[in-house]
This record gives sequence, C-alpha cells and structure tokens, in this order.
Amino acid sequence: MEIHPKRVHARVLLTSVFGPYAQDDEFGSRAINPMELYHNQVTRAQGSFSVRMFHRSWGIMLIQANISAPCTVLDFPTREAFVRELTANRYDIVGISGIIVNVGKVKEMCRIVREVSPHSTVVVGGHVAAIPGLETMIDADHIVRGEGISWMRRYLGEDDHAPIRHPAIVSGFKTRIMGMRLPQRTGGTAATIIPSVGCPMGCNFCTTSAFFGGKGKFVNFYETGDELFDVMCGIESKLKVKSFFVMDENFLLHRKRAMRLLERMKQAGKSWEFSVFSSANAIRKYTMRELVELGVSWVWMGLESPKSGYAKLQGTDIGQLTRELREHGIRVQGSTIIGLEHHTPGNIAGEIESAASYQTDFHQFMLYTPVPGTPLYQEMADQGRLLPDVNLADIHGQFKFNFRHAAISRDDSKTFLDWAFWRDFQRNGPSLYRMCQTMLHGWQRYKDCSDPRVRERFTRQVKKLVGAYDAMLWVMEREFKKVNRSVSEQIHNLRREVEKEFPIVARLTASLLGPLLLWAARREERRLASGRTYEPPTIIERTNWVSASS
Ligand code: B12
Ligand code: SF4
Repeated sequence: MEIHPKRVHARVLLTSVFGPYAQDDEFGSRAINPMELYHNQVTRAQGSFSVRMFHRSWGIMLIQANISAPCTVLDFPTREAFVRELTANRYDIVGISGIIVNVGKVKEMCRIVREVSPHSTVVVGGHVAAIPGLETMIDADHIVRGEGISWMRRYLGEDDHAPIRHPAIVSGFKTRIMGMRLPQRTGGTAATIIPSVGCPMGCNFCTTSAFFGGKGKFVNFYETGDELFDVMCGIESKLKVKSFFVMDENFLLHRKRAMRLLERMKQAGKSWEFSVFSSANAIRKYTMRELVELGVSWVWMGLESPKSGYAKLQGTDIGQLTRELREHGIRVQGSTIIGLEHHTPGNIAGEIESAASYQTDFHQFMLYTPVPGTPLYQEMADQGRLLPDVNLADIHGQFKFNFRHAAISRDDSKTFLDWAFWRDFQRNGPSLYRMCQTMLHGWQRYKDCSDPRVRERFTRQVKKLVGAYDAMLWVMEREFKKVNRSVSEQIHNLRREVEKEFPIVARLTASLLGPLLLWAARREERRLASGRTYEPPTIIERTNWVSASS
C-alpha cells in the first residue's frame, strides 16, 4: 500500500460532516435526522419526554488516538469552521468521516479541500464508503472501506498491529430532558468503550456487519477480558466513571471475554455498570445472575418481528425475556423492523401491537431498508425492486421505503412507522417512566444482595430515582392524563411505591422540583411545536500538536 511521503510527520485533519443537521437542505441534512440518538430513532414521538443528547464521532476520535502524527479532530463543524481550519493550518491529509446519508456533504467537503487546500490528500472513510461507485461521485484520493485505524497507521508508515489505545470518551453530552439541560458533572455520564467493530451474525439488512466483513467476520480491538478490564480501569480513573456504554454490536456474544471481565471485576471489587447491544440468543448464554453481576444495566436488543426467521432470535420468547430482564433491573431497548417481507397492511397493526406489548423501556422502530453494501441491497437490486430516484440522504430507515415491497406502498411505510412510535408511547407511557420502573424493581430485588458490588450499583441508581426522577414522575403523571389515563394511574402507583421506600426525600424533591419541571416541560412542548431543533457545538481537539508547530 502507498505510504504518505511525510509519514508520521504529515499533519492530519480528521473531520465529521458539517451541520446544521436537523433541517432540510440541499446537502442532505434532514429535519427528521437530528444528531441525537434517542430523539432521532427511539423517543422521537415522546415530545418533551424525549431523551435528547449528542454523541461525538467516535470513529475519528479512535483514529486520532492511535496515530503519532500531529492531528486535529474537528467534530460537527459548520462549513465556515471547516474552511477556517483548513486555511489556518496547512494539512497534508484531510480525512472526512461520513455515513451514506451524508454523501452530499462529503462531496461538498472534498470540493472545499480542493479549493482552499489543494496540496492536501483527501481520504474518505466511514460507512459512506460502502456506496458502490463512490469514486465517481466525489473527488477523493483514497476511499477507505472497513476498519480505519489500521488503514491510517499503514498510510503513515506506522505499525498497524500495535495495540489499540482507547481514548477517554464521555458517551453523551448536552443532555436535555423535559426542557431542562442536565448538568454535565464529572463522572455523571457513562464513558464509551469500543471493544470491536462489525458483527459475525450477518443479518441480511445489517450495514455494520456488512461493512466490517459480513457473516462470520468482525474486527476485535480487545481480544480478552483482561485487556478490556485494563482499558476500563484507565478510563475509570481519567473520567471518574463507573458506567460504560459498550459500543460493540454484539458484546455478549463473546462469552469468554465477558466472563473473564467479570472475574477481574469481582477480584478488584468493581461495581461497574454496562449498557450493551446484544442479540437475544447471546443474552440467553447467561443466567440473570451473571448478567446482574457483570453489571449489565441496559441492553439494546434487536426484536425484528415475532415471525422473522433471524438466527439471533431462534428459540427465544421475547416477551418473557424482556419481562425477566426488567424484573432484574436491566433496562431493555427493543428494536423492531417495520416492513419485513411478510408484513401486509392486514397484519402490520398486529405486529406493531405485539412489539408494543413487550413493554420494553425504550423501543426503536426502523423500516426494513436495503442499504448499499448489504446482502439485502444486492438481493433487491438483483430482483429489480430498488426504487429509482430515491436520494441517498433518505435511505436510512426513518423515512420511507427505498424498495418495492410486495404489499406495502412507499407512502404507507411511513404511516406505519410513525404509528409504531406513537402506539408504543401511548400504550406504555414515556420511556423515562418505564426506566424508573425497571430501576425500582432492580433495587427492590438486589438491595440486600450478597455481592456488595451489585448492592452498590443499585443503590447508586436508586439515588437518582429518589431525586430528580421522582420529580419527573410527578410531571409525567400529570401530563400523561391527556394521552392515556390508565398509564397516568400506573405512574401514580409507581410514585407511591418510590415514596413508600423513601418517604421523606422522594416527597420533598417531587414537591420542590416537580412544579419547576412541569413549567419547563410545558415550555419545551411549545418550543417543539414552533419548530425548535437542537444542534451540537463544534469541537476541536489536537494531539501531538507541539511537534507540529516546531
Ligand atoms: C453513534 C452513532 C450515531 C450518532 C452520531 C455520531 C456522530 N457524531 O456522527 C447519532 C446517534 C447522532 C447517529 C445518527 C444517525 N445515524 Co448513526 N450510528 C451510530 C453508531 C451507533 C455508532 C458509530 C460508531 O461510533 N461506531 C464505532 C466506530 C469505531 O466505528 P465507525 O464510526 O464505523 O468508524 C470506523 C470505520 O468506519 C472507519 N472510519 C470512520 N470514519 C473514518 C474516516 C476516515 C478518514 C477513515 C480512514 C476511516 C474512518 O474507521 C473507524 C474505526 O475502524 C452506528 C452503528 C455502529 N455500530 O457503528 C450508527 C450508524 C453509523 N448510523 C447510521 C444511521 C443511518 C444514522 C442516522 C441516519 C439515523 C438513522 N435513521 O438510523 C443518523 C444520521 C445523523 C446525521 N444527521 O448525520 C447507520 C449508517 C448506515 C450507513 N450504511 O451509512 C449506522 C451504521 C447504524 C446502522 N446500522 O444503521 N448515529
Ligand atoms: S445481530 Fe444485530 S448487529 Fe449482528 S448482524 Fe444482526 S442486526 Fe447486525
């Protein structure tokens, strides 16, 4: 492979695509695609109860941490900030990270580099690279498919097999709930850990699996539980966290690694907690006790559909699994696909109803979507079922079908998707309420647990429940009467249960903080109704920079 002539002395700029994001524009921004995970695809129908926060662009942060060249990460720039950075510093390499929906922005950024920094080598990476024929659509020198750390190390003449250094990443920032910005306390937000990329299960629609090799393949950054434990200890002491968002498509699938991590945690008395992604069959490899001891407190699980034939669901009673997890204090985020091949206008309402009946804490709904680079895309292309003229910016599963479905029209696909989000909210109440319910169950079950690490974890959680969360319940109980009176009564009962456990503190916070939150939530509803959106700030971080200026 070609190596950059300046090797590790090359000056590198790594950038995400430019904003603003939550508005329709000619570069592919879409109002329905804000840079907010939950509000984009999970709690978007929940109004002021939606959980809103931003996440950094972890791919480029990881690359930056693993090269010794002078490097700037520019996250969430505006076009002006991008031009300013390019002209203020002479960059040898400009690396642009994007996903498929952002191809229009990637194209524009390549154009800008050629115009204002013509000596720079342009490298494009991230999921946008999965678009067939991308080289004819954008003006880049290198398009990198798959894992980027090893590519960048090779390009700079560094050892691409060197151990991966994990940056200390605060998982989310500028969190906003019920119209209030939560304070960003040190250690108050989980750290992101990325043990691997890709997933060996290879479901036909899955873009993350396909991008890193597909079925049977994935790239492990940390092979063993010992390595992971050491990385987490480092991050625990840097960020003062006990909670980790484990960004690994199927963390629990690697049982040996997880169990070794647990062993080390027990030896060191670590009361950590983990938010993980996992398939149902991987969860089933563990007993509830093992999951609880490991600190799994939130699990994102693909449910797809009761009638789908995906291997990861086989032999699992999803309703029972969800109930069981929640009873053990593990919050469940389900993910259901709308518009699978067997769906019809006649059966889709029933499928949505059964998804909502699982009563997960959070529920993501996505349209069945052939995304370029996946086996499903190829299949649809071979069958001539891809719809022509669908803008790449609209192929992401939160808008309308990009293929001809046997029974459901493109316009109806959006109606069903929107209905699914609404029905889950209206039937089960705000996710914040459901989460409180799970937290209380966990605490009631484990407050006297023989393992002090587990006791400590649930005590930590319940402190939040007794404080601000109880005040939120007070507001939700009032506001939800308008949506579903019976859910409002259930919220009332939960509040009574919390107050029974903690009579003085809970009542006090609800009565002091509740009215303020109610006012803020109503103000937020008015703002949202008038079209208010939120954008992440531009962030600039430099590494190895002293040597760059000398
Ligand atoms: C965090 C996240 C977000 C964050 C945004 C973070 C950000 N600052 O951009 C939020 C929640 C806001 C978000 C939003 C959306 N997301 Co998103 N997101 C993710 C998620 C869960 C993790 C990304 C991540 O950090 N992975 C770990 C890092 C290490 O991997 P990586 O980013 O792929 O980076 C590696 C390589 O790609 C490569 N690389 C990356 N950049 C570069 C740059 C260069 C120069 C080089 C050489 C290499 C390189 O090297 C890295 C290390 O190996 C992924 C799923 C996943 N598991 O990856 C989806 C994912 C990226 N999102 C996706 C989508 C579709 C969306 C949305 C459209 C929402 C939706 N409808 O689904 C919006 C778009 C928002 C917008 N306006 O741009 C899809 C992309 C599909 C595709 N093929 O393009 C993914 C893959 C999820 C999925 N399976 O559908 N997302
Ligand atoms: S189990 Fe999940 S992450 Fe793995 S291939 Fe299937 S959809 Fe993708």
